[in-house]
Amino acid sequence: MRRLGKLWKGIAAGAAAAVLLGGCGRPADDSQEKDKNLIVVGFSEVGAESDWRVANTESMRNTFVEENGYELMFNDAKQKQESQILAIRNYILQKVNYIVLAPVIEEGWEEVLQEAKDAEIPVIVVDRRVKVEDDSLYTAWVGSDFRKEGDMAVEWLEEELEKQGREDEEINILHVQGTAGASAQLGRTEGLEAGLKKHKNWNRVATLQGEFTQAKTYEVVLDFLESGKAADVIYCENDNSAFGAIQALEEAGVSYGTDGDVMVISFDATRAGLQDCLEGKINVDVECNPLHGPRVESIIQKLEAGETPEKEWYVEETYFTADNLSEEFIEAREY
Ligand code: GYE
Repeated sequence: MRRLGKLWKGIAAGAAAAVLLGGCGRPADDSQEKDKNLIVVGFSEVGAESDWRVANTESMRNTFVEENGYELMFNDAKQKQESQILAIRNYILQKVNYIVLAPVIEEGWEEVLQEAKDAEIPVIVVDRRVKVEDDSLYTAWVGSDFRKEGDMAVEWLEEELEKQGREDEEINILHVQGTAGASAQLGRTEGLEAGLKKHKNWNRVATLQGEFTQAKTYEVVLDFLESGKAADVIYCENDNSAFGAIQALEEAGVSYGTDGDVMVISFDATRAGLQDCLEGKINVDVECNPLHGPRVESIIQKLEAGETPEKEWYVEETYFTADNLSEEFIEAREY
């Protein structure tokens, strides 16, 4: 495996050239070599579609720095799986020490992960998951339990409707899905669908594709509202989607949030999401923690020490409403 930092590679090349020229290459200075013994990590990131994603990228960039002994190669796939596959192939060619993959969707990874395995490069999957028959194609995964997040949102809605004495009323739910086929979409959708199955008086009035972005959600929700349709609840699968829904509700003149007609459910609990929650614009925000840099690093450190990391690592999460939030809490939050 390659263990040469940029500077050291330069020195090595210089020494080789000196030998070729018949000169006398300076013998390697051990301490210098050790200093520059960087672990090379190739990270393929989904994109920059949301506040969550930006925080995730930052966490990775801040962790895999030279002071910590790393060289980070970074690729933003702009939500395209083909770009991720290209990036991984490039990392394999470059003989990085570790590949870290935040996969945009779950399916379609077998071939390229097999290539990484053949090249003996460990792959650590982060955030969303990959669906492969042979789980030896990746070394470890760390991320959230998206189904559990969906269940938390549903539990909150059950309790809220009971509090309002509406548990037997017909409840119309507008479902705004995230990127189709992404674990965060699949799990959160499953949670809602289990709730719909359990409560015969809950109806899904429509499923719209919000793609986890504010712009797309704004567009599809505004269309929905302008066609004269209504809902009691909007189930948005991330904060940026909730921001788009709120923008559309505002524009259509529909009241929402804790004091309005439409309850807004969201996921991520980023600072901007929690601020909306504190202000009563979002009724509930289920937490999804993006600070995976240190977690991925601890997996790499285990591997470096010859240990076997846990195959799957779920991050503990909770949910927030205006009742358990404060300005100080939101300000102190890292993302
Ligand atoms: O909820 C969303 C982002 O995969 C958990 O992706 C992540 C999701 C997150 O775009 O904001």
